[in-house]
Amino acid sequence: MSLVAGPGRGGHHQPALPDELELCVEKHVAYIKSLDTRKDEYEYWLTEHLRLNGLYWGLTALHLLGHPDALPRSEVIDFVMSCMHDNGGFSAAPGHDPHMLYTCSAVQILATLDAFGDLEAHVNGGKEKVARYIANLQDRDTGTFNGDGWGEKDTRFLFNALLALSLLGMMHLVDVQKGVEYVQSCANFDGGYGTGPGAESHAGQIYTCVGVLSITKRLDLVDKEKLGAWLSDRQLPNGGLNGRPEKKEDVCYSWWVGSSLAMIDRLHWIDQEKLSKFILQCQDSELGGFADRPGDMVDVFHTVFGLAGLSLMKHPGVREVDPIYCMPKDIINRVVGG
Ligand code: GRG
Ligand code: ZN
Repeated sequence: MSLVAGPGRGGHHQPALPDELELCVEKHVAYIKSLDTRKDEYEYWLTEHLRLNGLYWGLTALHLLGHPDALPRSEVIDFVMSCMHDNGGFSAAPGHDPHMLYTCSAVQILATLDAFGDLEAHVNGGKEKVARYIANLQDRDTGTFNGDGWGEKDTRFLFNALLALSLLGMMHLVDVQKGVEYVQSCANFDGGYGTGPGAESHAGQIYTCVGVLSITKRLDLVDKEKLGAWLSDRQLPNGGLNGRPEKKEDVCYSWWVGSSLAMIDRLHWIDQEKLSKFILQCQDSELGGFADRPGDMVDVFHTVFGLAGLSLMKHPGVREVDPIYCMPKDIINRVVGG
């Protein structure tokens, strides 16, 4: 099964803006389920490089909407396993190259479905094999991680690695202290973090760095006052959040900024009512899904991060999300403890 296409909806549909700001739960469930059945559409194939990420986004969105069984469990697991390589890594789709980004999504999907046993059934010692693929990508000098064998480094991969290893219960395979030191080396004077040392603060990268410090229980290293102020400055008069100064608002920053504020216990520093309204305005109230901004085309990426943002703010009808893992809170409690 090749599940869940990425952005787009054929280019013909004019998204319907919601009249009333109510969460269209059933429409969103139908939208996500439909992503797997539109294989004849151009964008489905255009987004093949995102497939395993897309499956994680779609599955997580369905869980947050209270429809955890809307996708067929065994087909999802079979698809995930069809993306596994002999070296323990996962690719976006069968036949592509393995990469940290997809390996992390695979582990998140398997954890969500309580399917580590299925992984072991498919590959003897599979859990450890996946963990060793991840651990081997650590740069032992700096503590950060490569995305694959090609050497690209980014704080995203350090976060992916620790997130996946903590779900697998195998953090001991890597030098955690060095990873923490690397995050510290990415800290900027404004309280934020970038893709690497000296790189400009960006809300997406802040999420990954604060995520690393949360998983490793080193949030004491964060300048919470400064970072909280920088993050809450991201809110624009229309209620939406941007990722950096002078940039446009975008629904996905409801997650990158919102979760970072939640991890440092400063979510109340933004106007949550205004942000919730902005997110709800980004729904397509006819065909389901969320766009980056009101009236734009929906996609599954903005759908999960819009819903996860609403969940952080305890919006009625949305299940609780874990602010570090972007997975349902009850699942994180089961897998890594409360
Ligand atoms: C488990 C949720 C989860 C994530 C895994 C891949 C990853 C770890 C995190 C990605 C963090 C990140 C860098 C998010 C930002 C994504 C984004 C909107 C990038 C665009 O940045 P700009 O600055 O766009 O080009 P704008 O238009 O905002 O200026
Ligand atoms: Zn976005």
